Amino acid sequence: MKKILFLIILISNIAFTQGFAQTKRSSIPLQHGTHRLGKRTDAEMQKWRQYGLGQFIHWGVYAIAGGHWNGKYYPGAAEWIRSWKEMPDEDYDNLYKQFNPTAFDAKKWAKQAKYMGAKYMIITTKHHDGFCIWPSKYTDYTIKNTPYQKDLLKEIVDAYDAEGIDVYLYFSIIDWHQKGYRSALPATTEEKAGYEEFKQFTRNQLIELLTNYPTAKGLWFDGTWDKAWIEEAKFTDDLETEMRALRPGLIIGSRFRADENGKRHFDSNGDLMGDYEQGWERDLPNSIADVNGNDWDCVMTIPENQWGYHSDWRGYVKTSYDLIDMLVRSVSMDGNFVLNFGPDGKGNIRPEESKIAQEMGDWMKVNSEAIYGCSYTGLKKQGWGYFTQKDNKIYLTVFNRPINNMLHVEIPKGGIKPVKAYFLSGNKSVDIINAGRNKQNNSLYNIALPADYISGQPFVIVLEIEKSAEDKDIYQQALT
Ligand code: H76
Repeated sequence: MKKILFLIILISNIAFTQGFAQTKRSSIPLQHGTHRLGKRTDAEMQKWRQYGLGQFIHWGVYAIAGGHWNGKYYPGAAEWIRSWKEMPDEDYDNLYKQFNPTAFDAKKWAKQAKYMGAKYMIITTKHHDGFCIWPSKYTDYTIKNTPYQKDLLKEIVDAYDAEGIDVYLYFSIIDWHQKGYRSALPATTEEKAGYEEFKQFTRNQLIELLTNYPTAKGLWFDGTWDKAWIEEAKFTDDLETEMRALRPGLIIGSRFRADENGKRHFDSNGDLMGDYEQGWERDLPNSIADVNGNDWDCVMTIPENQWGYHSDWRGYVKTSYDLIDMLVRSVSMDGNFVLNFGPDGKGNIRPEESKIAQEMGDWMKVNSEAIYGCSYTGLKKQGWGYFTQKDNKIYLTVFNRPINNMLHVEIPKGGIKPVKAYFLSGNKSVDIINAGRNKQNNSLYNIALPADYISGQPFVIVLEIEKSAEDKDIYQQALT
């Protein structure tokens, strides 16, 4: 009887919770809010979740300027140089006539990305300047009219496809080259008509990209913070529907469109718009609470804020260990980590970036089991590093080795118990010391690192677990 009563309470609780969520969600009726509540469960999105590591590439005519013009240093992000007062629009808009990346070798890029361990890549098809690296038939401002002529995008897509790295297309809604483009709501009738043309142009280019590069798995939008774009909730909603119908399985983040109240990323009811949260740019969540159970990616630069090629990086430049830390941290909170590269005007990946790709690849060669297909464990974060998990294996990636060589692990009561621990590299086993329980009745363990073990790198301990029966032996609770 008691059991039945318990069940009834449990069921009504679930119903209540769901009912409550429902009430909350429908509290503001929206025509252009999210298309879906909860996570996608299809194979394409499952694959996206397993990537762990990605590569971003920013490449366009800004790479020719490389953050300098007329002998002056541009302190902003190199791909924004057209907006600098020292750079006349006319000079910039003629740069494409010199674009001839003779050193460009898509296969070399793709091989390097593969070595680094990237499972997907995002390529700038068009940045804010409007220059297209594919021969778009809707504008003359494309690769076709440069001395290079050939379709760069196709070369890149083919090369990465051949390496088994999924390609995503970055597309900027901001287009400084397009006549009808406006960042804010056009005032005059003429401007309004121009913006209507711009909307059609944008739609045409997107359909063109999806049609001509059918192996691309998704779109990565940028520049969608423009007031003019935000006010186009119906147009952008229809366009999203059209693109998804054209390419089932297409992946689009939360940075494409706004709802009718101008809400971006999350609609007016707080529900994620798009397939994953796309707001983590040069920034990582502090804890799992910050991601609200959503899928997300983090896009990161190696210097502070340079995406396109800037020949003179100033300020702090991240090391491969900084970046590996961010990678593991991302995966430990169910996110993907995407590292940006900015090749120069000739198509070379700069030596600093090649070195990082090499070092990350060296590390991944040994430790990628703790990355690919791994997810958040639910265990309390510890100071020595990060937990990730796949099936019955919990990976402990150690960045800050404790002075006492003890890796502290806290396991909630009645769920799982550790059975063995060993180094991912070399399989040498390590002792699991039972360290009693804490006030919350969670089981404490110390994984004892051998004092004579030396590593110049972050390293991984595997902790195998099995299901454990509910613990009846309740430890004396503290009375407070
Ligand atoms: C601001 C901005 C843009 N968003 C980043 C992903 C880079 O493309 C940067 O130029």
